[in-house]
Amino acid sequence: MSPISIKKHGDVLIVTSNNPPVNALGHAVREGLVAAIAEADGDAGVKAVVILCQGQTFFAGADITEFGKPMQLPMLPTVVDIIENCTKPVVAAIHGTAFGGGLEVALASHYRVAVPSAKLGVPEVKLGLLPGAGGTQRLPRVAGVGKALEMAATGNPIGAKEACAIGLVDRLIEGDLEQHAVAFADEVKAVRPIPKSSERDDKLAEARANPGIFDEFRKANARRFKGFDAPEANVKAIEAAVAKPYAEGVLDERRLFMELMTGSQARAQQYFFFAERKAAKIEGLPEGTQPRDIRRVGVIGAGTMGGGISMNFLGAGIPVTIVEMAKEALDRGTGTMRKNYEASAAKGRMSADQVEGAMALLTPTLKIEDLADCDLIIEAAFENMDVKKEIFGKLDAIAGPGAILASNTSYLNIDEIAASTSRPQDVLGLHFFSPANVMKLLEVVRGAKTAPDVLVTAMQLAKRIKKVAVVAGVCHGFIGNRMLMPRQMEATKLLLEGATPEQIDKVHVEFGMPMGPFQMADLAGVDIGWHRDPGRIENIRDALCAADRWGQKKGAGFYDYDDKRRPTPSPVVAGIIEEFRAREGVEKREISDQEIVERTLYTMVNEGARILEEGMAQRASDIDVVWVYGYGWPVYRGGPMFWADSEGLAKIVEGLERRGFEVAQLLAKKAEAGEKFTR
Ligand code: T1G
Repeated sequence: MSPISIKKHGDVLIVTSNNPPVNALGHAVREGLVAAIAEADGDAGVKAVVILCQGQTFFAGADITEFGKPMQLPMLPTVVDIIENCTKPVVAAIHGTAFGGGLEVALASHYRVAVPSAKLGVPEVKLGLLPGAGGTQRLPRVAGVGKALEMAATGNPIGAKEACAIGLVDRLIEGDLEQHAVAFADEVKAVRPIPKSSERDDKLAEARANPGIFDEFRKANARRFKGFDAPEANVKAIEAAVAKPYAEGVLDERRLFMELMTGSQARAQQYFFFAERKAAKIEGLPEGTQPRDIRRVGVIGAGTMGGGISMNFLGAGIPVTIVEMAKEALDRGTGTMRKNYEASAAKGRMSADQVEGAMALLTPTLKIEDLADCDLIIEAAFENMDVKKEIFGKLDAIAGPGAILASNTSYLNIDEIAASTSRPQDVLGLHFFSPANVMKLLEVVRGAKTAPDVLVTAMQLAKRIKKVAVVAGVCHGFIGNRMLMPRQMEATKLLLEGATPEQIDKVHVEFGMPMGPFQMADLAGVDIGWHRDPGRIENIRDALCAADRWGQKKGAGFYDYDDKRRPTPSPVVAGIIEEFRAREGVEKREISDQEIVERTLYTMVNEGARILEEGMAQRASDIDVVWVYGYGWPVYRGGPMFWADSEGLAKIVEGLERRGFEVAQLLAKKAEAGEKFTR
């Protein structure tokens, strides 16, 4: 059965795609579209064509599962040209997400109508690619060069209303899409000549009048596109659309597309697309496990984390009761939340009404008993086991039956916390990352007794608050922080042996990380986890803390900071390290960048392998999702485990052994067998 069906409504041929879940433009769909256009061309009784899709969305793009496999004809560029050259006007009727190849099908159609909730975009750059079926040539001709640059190089979609305002959509449809699209087709069926996007030139004038538009765009986005290959290729392809006739520009597009498609970044980013979706799936749960209802959330602690966590739920329209011990702390916490919202409003990301709407859903209180009507309670208090146990003991007495009790601890033992209640099956970890209202990652820590429906509830809730959730087992530091520890430890040892903070950070930044271990320590706070005794100096960090160098917040840490928080290498820190070297009797030596990679990144991979061995992560790709969304690992390297596969597991084992590290069994075994973690 072809996923494409056709039917006639008067003299309009309705071409419908039904290829769940997202009408991806796989081989059968492409074949079906070509056959449908041939039918329209061949039937004199047909005066116009409407293309629409059943299910959640219009075509959401090429079928990504076909990438890397031998391509089957017809290819999408051929299909869109056939649509554009149809002798009858073709109307694309859009709902859901007209993305990538889907928008290219719509651009090759002669008219586009859409429901107001629809989104239109070319997210190929997020897969390390560019729109390879004429999109880089037709989009600027229809939407204008500035908008095309923004949409293609960032991959962010626009709404149908904006698309209508800029002429990308010809009409917004309220009510039945098929019916109104057919009516629209009826209106335009006699219009000649038939408007072809590839022949339009009017919207290119703006760029021809201002050739600097491309370099201005590059300059404005340099930081954002750093390290990525695809954004520049998108810009180049659109430049070709302005400089050359369509037939030539489309050849540039094809060449640039193939260069990207055969590159390592595209492979990593396409791997990551599926890794992110797999992370949402929990293996081994009873079929049909239903989530619990979450109508109100309680948060204990109105500090940085408590406030950020609350904002996620308020932003999703879920009322929050937030508890603090002291009024001053409560007022400070809720005040900070309002300030953060007002800052978003000032940047145009929220309206004043939305700010008031969110704050209206917040109930501050000094009484923990006020959490009795909450379906989920998240504890974000001081990182101390006794404090946690005391709080969970109280919650056990207060919370209603079936309420879920969660801790935002970033490394403490969830099973031990759960054991301080009579309902360990209702307890789990929900580890948010700071700033909690911004960072996308949520580690869902599955306790030994956590019930299946509690897990399912957490995963579903994560989607509601726009987080990417990854299931982690109970171990010290769960997935992310557990792999961070060997990296930080080796980085500190390397300082002693002769490297400098700036050398080590440079290696990580050049690798694609947003910052290196020491810039990160200074941002998070060098004093996190410090024993607070200035008299006890056992390592470089103790010495910095004793010297009041707690990081950016103190204007000094591993670096000195100016009033704009710009870091400069610190002679004081160099002196402290020198002192320590003498005290520890360590001989200073030359440290190569390769040694830094081996000791700070190979050790992370090694710890990742242990996490998999112990079942503390369901799959290697989950580890990659944690590191990309929680620690800024460059997505164009896929994540630590995908990168390890690209680097070669045998090479990593050899490097670890040569540096004297004990290699995780799973890593050694896979290297031996020539296997990989992620593919
Ligand atoms: N191909 C194959 N499978 C896809 C797919 C695609 N394009 N898009 C989604 N899926 C699968 C996904 O893996 C998941 O499977 C299920 O559909 C539901 O997805 C020449 C080359 C459309 C906004 O980049 O952004 O066109 O996990 O969980 O949250 O120029 O999916 O259930 O087994 O994400 O409702 C360009 C990618 C392709 C869009 C829906 N298009 N998709 O989000 O569901 S490149 C894209 C999305 C291209 C041409 C080029 C989202 C969505 P499973 P989901 P959702």
